[in-house]
Amino acid sequence: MRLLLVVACALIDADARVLIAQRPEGKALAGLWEFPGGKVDPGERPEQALIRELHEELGIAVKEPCLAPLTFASFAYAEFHLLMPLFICRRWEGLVGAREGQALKWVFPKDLRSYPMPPADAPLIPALIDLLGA
Ligand code: 9L3
Ligand code: MG
Repeated sequence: MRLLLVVACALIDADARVLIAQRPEGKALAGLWEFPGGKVDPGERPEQALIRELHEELGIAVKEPCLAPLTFASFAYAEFHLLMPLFICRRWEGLVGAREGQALKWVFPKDLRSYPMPPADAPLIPALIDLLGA
């Protein structure tokens, strides 16, 4: 089966909340809440891809040393197998804004379960609760 490498990020604010974004209409899994990120392009390193995606989607500038790997998701869709490292980031430049019209929410890790997520994202929640407490 084809392997698809996607990178995602838990941006963490000063109150230990995590940013989630709602996938817009017209995209796969529309309406579900995800950790921002996207596909790694050919020739790109995962960290570079994530920095590019965070800039495109949220308008922020992240420096590579501010990205730390936390855990990863592995999920078999019918068409491809998704492998998705989740990074955490507590420092960035610029204000987080929805550059692609997506809804954004800052959520305490214990409240993430209230938001329907893609099947790859939901299993990542316990690692964030371990990291941040509630
Ligand atoms: N995906 C799942 N969870 C995420 C992200 C960023 C992406 N946190 C899945 C949705 C798509 C695939 O990865 O099936 C590619 O994502 P996109 O390029 O459509 O955003
Ligand atoms: Mg994306």
